[in-house]
Amino acid sequence: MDRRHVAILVAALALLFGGSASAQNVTFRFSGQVTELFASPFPDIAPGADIQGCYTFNAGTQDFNGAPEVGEYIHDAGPFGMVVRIGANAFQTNRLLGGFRIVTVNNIGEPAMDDYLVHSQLNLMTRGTLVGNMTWQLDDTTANALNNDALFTGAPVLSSWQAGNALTIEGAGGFWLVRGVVTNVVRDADDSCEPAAESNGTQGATGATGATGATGATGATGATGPAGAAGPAGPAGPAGAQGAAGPQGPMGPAGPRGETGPQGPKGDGLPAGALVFMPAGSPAPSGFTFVQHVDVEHSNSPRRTLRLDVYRKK
Ligand SMILES: [Ca+2]
Ligand SMILES: [Ca+2]
Repeated sequence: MDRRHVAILVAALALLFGGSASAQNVTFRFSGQVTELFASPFPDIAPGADIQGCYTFNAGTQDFNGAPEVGEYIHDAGPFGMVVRIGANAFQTNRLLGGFRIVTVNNIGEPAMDDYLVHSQLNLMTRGTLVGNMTWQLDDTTANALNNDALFTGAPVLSSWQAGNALTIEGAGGFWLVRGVVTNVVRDADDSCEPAAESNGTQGATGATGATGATGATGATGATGPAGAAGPAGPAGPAGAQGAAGPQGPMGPAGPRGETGPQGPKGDGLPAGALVFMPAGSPAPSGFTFVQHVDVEHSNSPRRTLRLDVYRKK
């Protein structure tokens, strides 16, 4: 039985038996150690291994045994039964089938004994292995542990059962056996012995992969990275505006001699060195150089003087 089926079982039991009867449910929780094995099919169980367990019964269950010194309290299907855990293994009552019972014996035998028996006879498989009976039996050869055949609701006082204390798990048909001793037992605060989900049958195949989840929120912006390498040169830009006029350059070399010009106007016919007289104050004639002023007497009565400027031809 896998986890899902166990969950369905628990839910079904809660619906069926969640009524007023649950108020009388009593759970004892116990621990102990494995003491011996016989042909055990569980390689991880060895003497000394820890045992953890619990069982639930109903304090209002009727005594099915008419003998006054024997009580037999048989439980129907429901939350009643036993769970024993040893390492990774869980042994437990099949709570759908019922049949879980507790037996009390008071002052029976010669010499008289008291006995207390918790018996789960219909159990689930453990790791694919059929489990027969699970029992926890206490014996008291002083016959002082019990005073009657009633189903008591206080946890058993282990020191009162000095003659026997055996928790036994048997394979179907008795082909194997795991036995231990209970060293501590208390009443569970919640009076609840939860079914074990582990170790019941072989493990199923791995389920299919679930759907991909939704995309998560965007993370925070990271730090600025280092500057990259310089890129290639871009294309040439458009021509700029014309600049201002530069300063005047130096004078160039003399040009070639020019052609002979046309014949000039007729000259004055005077040779170089010839002297000419001009009335004083006249403009200097072209091509002549001033020499001196000359005063000339040109009338006696009245006496008059004519001033002349003398020029020499160059
Ligand atoms: Ca009885
Ligand atoms: Ca007794």
